Amino acid sequence: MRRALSTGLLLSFFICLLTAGTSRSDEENALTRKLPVAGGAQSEQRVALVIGNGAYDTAPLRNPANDAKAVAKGLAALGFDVTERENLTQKDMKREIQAFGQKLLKGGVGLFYFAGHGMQVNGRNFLIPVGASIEHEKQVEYEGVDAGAVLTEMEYARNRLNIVILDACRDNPFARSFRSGAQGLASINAPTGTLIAYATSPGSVANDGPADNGVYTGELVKIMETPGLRIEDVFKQVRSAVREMTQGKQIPWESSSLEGDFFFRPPAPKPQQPPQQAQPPEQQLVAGTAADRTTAGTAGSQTPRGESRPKAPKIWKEPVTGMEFVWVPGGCFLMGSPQTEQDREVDEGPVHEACIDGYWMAKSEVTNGQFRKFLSKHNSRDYERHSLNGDSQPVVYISWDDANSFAQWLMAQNGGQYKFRLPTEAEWEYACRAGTATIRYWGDDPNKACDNENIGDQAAKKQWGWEDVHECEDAYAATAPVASFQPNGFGLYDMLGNVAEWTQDIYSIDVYTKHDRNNPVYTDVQGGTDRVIRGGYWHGGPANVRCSDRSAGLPGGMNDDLGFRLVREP
Ligand SMILES: [Ca+2]
Ligand SMILES: [Ca+2]
Ligand SMILES: [Ca+2]
Repeated sequence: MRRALSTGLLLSFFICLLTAGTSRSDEENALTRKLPVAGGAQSEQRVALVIGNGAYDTAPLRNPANDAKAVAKGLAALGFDVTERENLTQKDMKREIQAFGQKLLKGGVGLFYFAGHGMQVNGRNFLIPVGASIEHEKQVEYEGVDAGAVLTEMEYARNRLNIVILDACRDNPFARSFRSGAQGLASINAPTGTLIAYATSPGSVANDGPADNGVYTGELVKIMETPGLRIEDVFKQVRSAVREMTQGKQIPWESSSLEGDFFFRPPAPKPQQPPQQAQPPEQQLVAGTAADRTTAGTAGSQTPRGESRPKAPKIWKEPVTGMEFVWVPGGCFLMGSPQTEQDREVDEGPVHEACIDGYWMAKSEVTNGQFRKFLSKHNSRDYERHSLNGDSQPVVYISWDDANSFAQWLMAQNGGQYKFRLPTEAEWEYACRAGTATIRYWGDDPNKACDNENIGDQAAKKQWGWEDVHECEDAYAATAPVASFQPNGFGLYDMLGNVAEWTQDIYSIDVYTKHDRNNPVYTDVQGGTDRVIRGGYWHGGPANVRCSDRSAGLPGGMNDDLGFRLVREP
């Protein structure tokens, strides 16, 4: 078809361009003019498989074929050997994926792009072929194509770097007949050297777009053209553009374990403007992100997300206590709050990008029952005749030292096989946000808290006459059994309520100016003695129920509103 032919021509022209310097050939056409002139410093092969499925019997989609064409054209201009296919059946999709895997064996960079319907079933993502006959959830496995198959091909090929782009989270037309009603895709763990980009956050749906292209792909195609933009920054810019265009309803997402750099279009040979350099002064950084946040924020309050996002996170159960851990996929996020955020405090800035490796995080706080396996006589007492001591309530009256002793004990119980520890505050905030950029993971509105968290609410107001509470009722005046409310986008419970949580870090008011970009943590005991406490709690007002809020406590201190949860290292 058109593409196979023109791509072949284009690629041979490109190679010719590289070897023969600047000489132009008769074959030059509109496309080839976009090629980097001498800067094409890429000698490694680039292979792409691009699939757009739209001609479904049920719920056809207008844009995927156009999206696939646009992506294929863009990638071809960037030196990719592109195979572009549209409206494939299951058999054809599988065949193309295998052929793609064969090409990857020669090394270099692989890119897989899919636009169309996608569904998650039990935490696995399925791309839906044209002609699939799906009436029940269980048929998805037989009729769909497991996105994991693409990753398997990539892992097997062991080529340097892989990119998977799934613009496949469009509303699930079959959801009504599905028991779980699962929407969107699950977030999957990116194998080493892979970046997986989703058109939207795990568990939510993408916009098919008013024009010829889906919103996501339209932006991606534009932005990947930018010379000298690292792949991570390409997707970051796409995220901010899409968020703005959809007024915060769609927030793209990546899971990355890339090692080394990749540029769709390498930097121009004469350095024009080093793209990353003009960052630091706080004003600038905050001003930029504040604008983003405001856009997302306004929309967030109109259309709160995360209230009942179905999801199927990867779970691991610790055998001794039965504590469940959720896999938190690695990625980058903006840590801290912009100066415009309501109730923001000075220790929450500057907003800076932090990149976190994947880790296991306990689904909720450690309970009294779990803690008493370690220390049978522990008593979490009560508050004004409300017991805080039930087995399924979060353990309180726990110092930072106690929390660490528990982690050590649990490691020993597991024969040293797993490393348990308190989360870093960066891991904690990343987990709380779960891909969102709003003040709370469900949006900006504090009064929507009661679906998601046990916080200071009207129940507490009735009971004790407290004024600084949320305008909603969560039915618990004191602590609730853990995981009683809706989880966030990662499948984590009680991140902003029930009890506040100890983290590993030493508290320092200006520590964000010292953070590394990757896995920042501050544990320098010269810096002070207090440890960082994160998250809201059962009597917290809106100011305390924010993902970016930080507070501190002495490592030996304890209280009725302070507990912890653990992280397991991968
Ligand atoms: Ca409450
Ligand atoms: Ca909590
Ligand atoms: Ca604070």
